[in-house]
Amino acid sequence: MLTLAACTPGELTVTDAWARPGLAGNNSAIYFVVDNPGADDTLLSAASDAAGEVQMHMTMMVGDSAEHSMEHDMDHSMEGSNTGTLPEAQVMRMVQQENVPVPGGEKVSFQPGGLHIMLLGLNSDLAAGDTIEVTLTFEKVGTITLQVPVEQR
Ligand SMILES: [Cu+2]
Repeated sequence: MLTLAACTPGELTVTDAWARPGLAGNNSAIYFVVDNPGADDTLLSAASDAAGEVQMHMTMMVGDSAEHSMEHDMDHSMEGSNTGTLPEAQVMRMVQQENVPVPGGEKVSFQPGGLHIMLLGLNSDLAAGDTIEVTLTFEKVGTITLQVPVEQR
């Protein structure tokens, strides 16, 4: 495992990480901001012992007229439990991402309604105040392990 020195100028950082509460066996999602002042990089994968499977997802609003051919069939539940009511003929779809580019000099936000790390099949209940460990693997800077607080936002 690669250990990164904290606070080195110009290095990729991951900040403002949080995870949704969820019940064992259900799904949850993790959000954060990647700040990459250095060279172009790519998030290759995410891993956590908190869930049976961890995937990188992009949530998209899909209208009736939208192309459906590019979508995977996702039959699991929405990224969060508080899905709310959506306008008719608009559906939120989550599309699995093979990787997520993080261009140099840019910030990439993982946030509700967009990019997120999906936890499929929680191994135990996640309640506000809990912390889960998540490891992100980037192509250039290697692995970054986060202690992610569970928060009700
Ligand atoms: Cu998802």
